[in-house]
Amino acid sequence: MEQDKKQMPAGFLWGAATSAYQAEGAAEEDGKKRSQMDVLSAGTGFADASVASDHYHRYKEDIVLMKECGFTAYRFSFSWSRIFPDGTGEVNAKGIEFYDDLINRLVANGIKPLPTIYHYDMPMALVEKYDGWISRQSIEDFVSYSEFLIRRYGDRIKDWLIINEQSIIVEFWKKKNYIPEKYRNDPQIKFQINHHMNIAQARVSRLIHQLVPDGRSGAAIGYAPIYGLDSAPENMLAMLNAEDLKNHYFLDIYFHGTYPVGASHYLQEKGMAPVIEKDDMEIIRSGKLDFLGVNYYASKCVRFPDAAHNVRTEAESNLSGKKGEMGAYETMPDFYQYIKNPNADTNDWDWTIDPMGMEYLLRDIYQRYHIPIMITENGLGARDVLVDGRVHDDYRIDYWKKHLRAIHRAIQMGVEVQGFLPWSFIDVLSTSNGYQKRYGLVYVNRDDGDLKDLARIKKDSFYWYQRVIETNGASLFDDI
Ligand code: BGP
Repeated sequence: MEQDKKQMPAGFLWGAATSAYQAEGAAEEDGKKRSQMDVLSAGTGFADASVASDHYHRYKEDIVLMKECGFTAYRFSFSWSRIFPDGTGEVNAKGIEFYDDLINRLVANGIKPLPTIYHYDMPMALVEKYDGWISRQSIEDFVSYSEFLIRRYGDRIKDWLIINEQSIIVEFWKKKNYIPEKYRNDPQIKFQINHHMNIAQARVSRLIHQLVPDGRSGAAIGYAPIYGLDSAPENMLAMLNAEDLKNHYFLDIYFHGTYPVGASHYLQEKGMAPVIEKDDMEIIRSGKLDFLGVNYYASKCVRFPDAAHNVRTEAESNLSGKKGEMGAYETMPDFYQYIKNPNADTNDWDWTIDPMGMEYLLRDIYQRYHIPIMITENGLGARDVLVDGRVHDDYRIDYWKKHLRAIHRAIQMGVEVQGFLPWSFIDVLSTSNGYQKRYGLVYVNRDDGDLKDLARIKKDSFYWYQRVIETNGASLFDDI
């Protein structure tokens, strides 16, 4: 009896995740044109997206590996500019052929395709035409692109993640969007982009409900539970402020169709609130989502900004991969200031390692919104080394084991968690750190400066995960 309890529920989805620009490569091949991420990833000093992990050419071999590991689901994203090279108009037959075959092979192998419609990669053509998401026209074009996908794949795909990590698109607005010079000093733009995405996502959610029998709409949110530095009243208030602006500002829209009042008033006071047109909120309310994908890596910590730090500061990543070299922590004046959590360990890029945060966020989100949840990303970025054809990533196994136990605990506490799709399946191009920072179950033999042979090599975590899947989670408890 006890054995049964220490497993994930029947039907729990097991798999892993990638995104198009980080995995596929072939950035300008077979009719695909550049996306903003192809442009933004170039000239950073790290690898760019032109070849990435060559998934576009090796997806068949990659699906064989998924099957060998026991996946029952795979999260990938569609590349908008592979399907519509100019963002609108002519469909690219070769692009469609690729996704047709990918999806059909997944289905034939008993692996549920879980797609993301948008993972940072606005077609460059639309950036050039009207500044991408900054223009309201992006809503129309995104809805048309999505409608095409829903009509084409709605018979094989029921669950749709529409937008990936809106919270991160706002936080790192100049890295996840191509922002023309004239807007770069105007932070209101990031909330305007977000508002356009909210309308677009709600309209696509409606289409899923209309066109896909039993279809479910979702989003993958980049989510960090936010802790106050201590029990000083001002730090507890900072925690509430940050929860409101960084978390509820997105999830209240998805599941209640409203912006939280505190965060909205704060943005008004600071001149950063989005322009909301007459019917916008009604559209948003009419397209609520059915489930949530949670991308969880790290929790965050805040204090109330002291006088010396009470100026708006934007987050910057750690580019060196040396602990303590985080570029900058975000501050919103009179509201909150992010700081390093003095009570938690981090990885080499200063991302907190906090498995308990997984139980915390699952219970918190479920209690607030009562929606089914899937973990759509979770993982540990590390400098893996290949030694004699093996990668001994015991640190990653330890990370996932603890996070999975926390998920199991949350399920025992009543939370509806339907699957685990960690980041990442194969090593992919990191959004900030090229191939120096890897996440995969499968090593890809290349580095930033040298493409080598791009061979796939199963890491120790691959074999460990295979056993976890085989036992539906029971092996997580073998050693306790
Ligand atoms: C999430 C993204 C992914 C992925 C991951 C790791 O924000 O959805 O695309 O890259 O974070 O981040 P990074 O590559 O910066 O280490």
